[in-house]
Amino acid sequence: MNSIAKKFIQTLQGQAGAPPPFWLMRQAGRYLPEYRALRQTAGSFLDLCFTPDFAAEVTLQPIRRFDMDAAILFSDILVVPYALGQELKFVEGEGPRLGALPVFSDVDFAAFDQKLSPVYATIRRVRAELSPDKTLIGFAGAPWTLACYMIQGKGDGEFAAAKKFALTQPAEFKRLMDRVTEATARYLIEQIKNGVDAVQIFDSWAGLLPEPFFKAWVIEPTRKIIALIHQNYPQFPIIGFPRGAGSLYIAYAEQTGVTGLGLDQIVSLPWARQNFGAKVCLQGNLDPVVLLIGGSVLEQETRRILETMRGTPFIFNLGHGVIKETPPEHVAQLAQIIRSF
Ligand code: 1CP
Repeated sequence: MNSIAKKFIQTLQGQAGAPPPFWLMRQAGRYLPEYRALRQTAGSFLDLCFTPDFAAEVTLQPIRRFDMDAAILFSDILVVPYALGQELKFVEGEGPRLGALPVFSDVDFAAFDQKLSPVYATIRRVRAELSPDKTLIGFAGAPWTLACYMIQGKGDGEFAAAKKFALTQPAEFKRLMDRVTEATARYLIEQIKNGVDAVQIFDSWAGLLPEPFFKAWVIEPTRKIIALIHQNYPQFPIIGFPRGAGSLYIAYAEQTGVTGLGLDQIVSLPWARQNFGAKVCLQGNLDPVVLLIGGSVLEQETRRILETMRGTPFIFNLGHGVIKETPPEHVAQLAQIIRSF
């Protein structure tokens, strides 16, 4: 990390300011024509992720257009299962497909690091090109969300088979979760070594779990990962995003050790501000559909969020990723509304 003050990091560490810093989940991606063009050149989605020149370029594309306060590393959460030895491909128009669950003994970290080395090269390249006042966010999937894909082999939004595996084969499930937890901590620490300024842990399917399982499979592994990172890098800023956690956002904020908390669009901001806004920096939570619509709805909703969070440390974001049909002009409109606040 360098010494030039980054508004984004200061906010995460508890300093309120206006206007708030902003970035968007999935800010690099298919809604941008320059992304679609580069994706064509790169070939497969995994080739794009694992070619540092391309991945660095895609990471920087939204910053050039919209001047966000933070860039997020371009990669995917599923590169971790891949580096653990599970087959992975992205089928055009359908999404990710993983092979059979590998039988883990201990993690072969030499092979793991080797497979992920292009990601670390991408980070070094982006950090060299990105202006020092901008934050580079690294990321990983949380163990529960990764386990969902690893067990089922693809996404279906429900993950009943993953839940069934967890509840009927508890010893195997624990072994899987322990390996993924260890690997994820290792992966994030390597990202930090290579130059990211903050990391976000995506638990996209946290909201599928009843309370006892949420505590065991969302809070506990996340707490372990954060403790391991903080052993090496005390106070390093970490944003957690347990999408759909509802009232369990409170326990997550109190027990995991996160610096910042990503809120999905269903969460009430006054409620979040009152219940855990003093403990962690809040981030969120414009409905991605509102960004897709644009116009006066976008203006009203953005202002509502900015007004509600005035005077408290806050990072403006969406409640989930940019929808691929979103016109880039709507992102420009959003950036303008935030900056003029
Ligand atoms: O064809 C294409 O171009 C691939 C589309 C795509 C993109 C642009 C995928 C496949 N992944 C990504 C990039 C990506 N994925 C980023 C890059 C940085 C950015 O935000 O700009 C990040 C952070 C992710 C994280 C990710 N991948 C999550 C967590 C966040 C979320 O959206 O909930 C999840 C669940 C995935 C899995 C995944 N990868 C890709 C798809 C289509 C999916 C979802 C699969 C499903 O459940 O249906």
